[in-house]
Amino acid sequence: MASSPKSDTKKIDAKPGNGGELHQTASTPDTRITTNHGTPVSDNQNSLKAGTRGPTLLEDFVLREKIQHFDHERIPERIVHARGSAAHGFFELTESLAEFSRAKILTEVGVKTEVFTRFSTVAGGAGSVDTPRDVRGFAVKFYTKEGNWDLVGNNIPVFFIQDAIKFPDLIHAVKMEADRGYPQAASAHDTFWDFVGLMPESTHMIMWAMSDRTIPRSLRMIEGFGVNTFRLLNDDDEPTFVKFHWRPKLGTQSTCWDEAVKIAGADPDYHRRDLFEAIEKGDFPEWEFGVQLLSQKEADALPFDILDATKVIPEELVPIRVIGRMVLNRNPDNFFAETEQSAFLPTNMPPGIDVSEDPLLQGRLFSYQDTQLSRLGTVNFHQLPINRAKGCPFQNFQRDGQMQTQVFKGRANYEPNSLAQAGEDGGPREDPTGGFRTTAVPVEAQKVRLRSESFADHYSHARLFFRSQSEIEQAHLASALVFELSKVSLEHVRNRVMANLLNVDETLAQRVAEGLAMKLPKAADAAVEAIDMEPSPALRIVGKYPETLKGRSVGILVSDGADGALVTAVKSSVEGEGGTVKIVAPKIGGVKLKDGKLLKADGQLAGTPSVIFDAVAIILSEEGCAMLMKEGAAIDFTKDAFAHLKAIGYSPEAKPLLDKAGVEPDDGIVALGKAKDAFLAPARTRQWAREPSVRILA
Ligand code: HDE
Repeated sequence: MASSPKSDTKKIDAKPGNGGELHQTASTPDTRITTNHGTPVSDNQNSLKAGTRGPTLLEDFVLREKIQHFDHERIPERIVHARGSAAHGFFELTESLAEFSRAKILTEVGVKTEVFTRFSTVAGGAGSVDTPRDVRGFAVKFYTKEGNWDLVGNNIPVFFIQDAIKFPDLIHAVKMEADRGYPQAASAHDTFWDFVGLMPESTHMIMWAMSDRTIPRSLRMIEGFGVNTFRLLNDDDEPTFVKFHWRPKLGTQSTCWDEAVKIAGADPDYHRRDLFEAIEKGDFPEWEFGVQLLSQKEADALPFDILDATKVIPEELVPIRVIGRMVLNRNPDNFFAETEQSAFLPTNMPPGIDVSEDPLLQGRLFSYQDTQLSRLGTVNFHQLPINRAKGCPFQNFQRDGQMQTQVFKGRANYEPNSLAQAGEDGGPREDPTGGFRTTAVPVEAQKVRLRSESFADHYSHARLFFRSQSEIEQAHLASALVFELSKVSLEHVRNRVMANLLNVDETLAQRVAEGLAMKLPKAADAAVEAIDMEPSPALRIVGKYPETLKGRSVGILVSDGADGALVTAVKSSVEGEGGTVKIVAPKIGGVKLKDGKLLKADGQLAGTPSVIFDAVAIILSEEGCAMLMKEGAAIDFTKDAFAHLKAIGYSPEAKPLLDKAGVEPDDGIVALGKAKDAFLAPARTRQWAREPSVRILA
């Protein structure tokens, strides 16, 4: 299906599935959309392509004007992905893909290539918090010997829309509302869900966005995906489709929603700080790099179109081949010069890697270069140290422009030239064998503004995702929908989303409707009826991450008179397993321990709540406990640790505080001083079994 050219002449009417379902009144000359220069727009859903599945045409001035205008909306922060944190590191190939690609970065095993990786949230501004429910950007710049390769991905393998022409609409809908300027960095509001309800193609992505993946525990614990389908080209220019994957060594881990909300207040820089501190202390985050490879024939045999970025290729169908690793081992020296000024371009690819005709990717090929011009203000942004090709020289006849830092020599600034024959330097020349070549994809079609029929199924993959989740993850997803839709004030908007959910899974729709105390509407008309695909357990996160203290953090709450030996025992055993320990005390100067020694605090209780830790130990004296039972911050510290499914170790004297905070015994509540592992084992993970006793989930 992926390649077979569809009949371009067949008109696909505006019907569900064509991205053209208009739940709006028809426009008149007074109300119709026009370009900035007044040309009426006939189709605001589809970009102009060579055939329904062909590449997007440069001729599409409607698309270009719309995206170009959008790209320049913010000065100087990024219009999307403004809030970001980054680090330097290296990529090392462990298995050659020489059979499929001629790119050196994919064929030279053992070679370490410098990388710069920027993680981001999407919707919030540069100064927004780190833990909203949001997709995370995962952009990697490889400084390869054959030019920079920018793999500009997300932590979710699919996207909201199928065609780049809808991107400005999507982002306008999710960002703060146009008149009131809020909410910041949140999808839980009318305009976002209005757009989503009107765009059934976003349903699959909504499942991911409402899953725990959008409230990650740490940037060190997110997966990364190239999202769009790309191609590899080997020495003989034979193409193979490819999907790119990053898998964190620490596993994919999330927070609880209530916890994420509280972290936003306790530490707005939670993820940025976590990444910086981990690298600072030599605890370098690492990811496996994997590919899913498909021949044209294999792509054609799939029951969906691999050019459609709202679809996922289950690992069970096409396994992920791990071919390399990335380690981030150096923090930026200067946030502005590096993290802020880094400019990622999906068009940055070495020879041997190529794009596909995915209409989302096609629009991206234009957008990123364009947005940098507005953000960084000059065509010479590639000369900034962070963006410069480092693995190889860059040289051409592009000249001058604002902020030109190179001093070019010689007379020739054009090609061809024959100055070399006169003994002068004629400058660089094209390289037909080693240079970048494009896959020879046959394109012979009518120019059309249509969506391919093979993109029309909007629900099967959403169903696949939901049904592949563990019970607990399904409950979180349903509860997230209840939360978000509870923030929607327009009833017709809520109803439309519910009508789409009914096509995904009736039980899900039922649970959400119950959570909202609303009646279920009729299911939305589906362009194509959803099919039941084989569930893909690989899409879960609970139960998959390694249970370890490595990369995790334990907070020890202490009071005057606490047992220092116990504090030392917990600290050294956690640190012995690679975890981090922070001492929390009522006063930042620290506490006087039972033996009279002073123990300094890393954080003061009111400013260091338990939400920023993965597990806590509460080691108090009797008097200390009596005092802290009158301190709201100590009660919240304990209560939240329990509600957020964390292990709590306690000294016997601290028990009254636990009782006051409503802590009930379970495997994660451990009296310290017994077997060492009694606390360490539950501290290595979250106590999922506790959840039903602390929260009513949808
Ligand atoms: Fe982006 N995107 N995007 N995007 N995107 C930008 O470029 C755009 C899309 C992604 O850390 C912008 O340099 C369009 C998918 C990341 O600096 C802008 C479309 C994916 C980053 C832009 C998409 C992404 C961006 C804003 C629909 C996952 C941050 C600043 C066709 C594969 C990179 C900038 C960084 C940034 C456009 C969709 C990932 C406006 C038009 C799909 C990680 O050019």
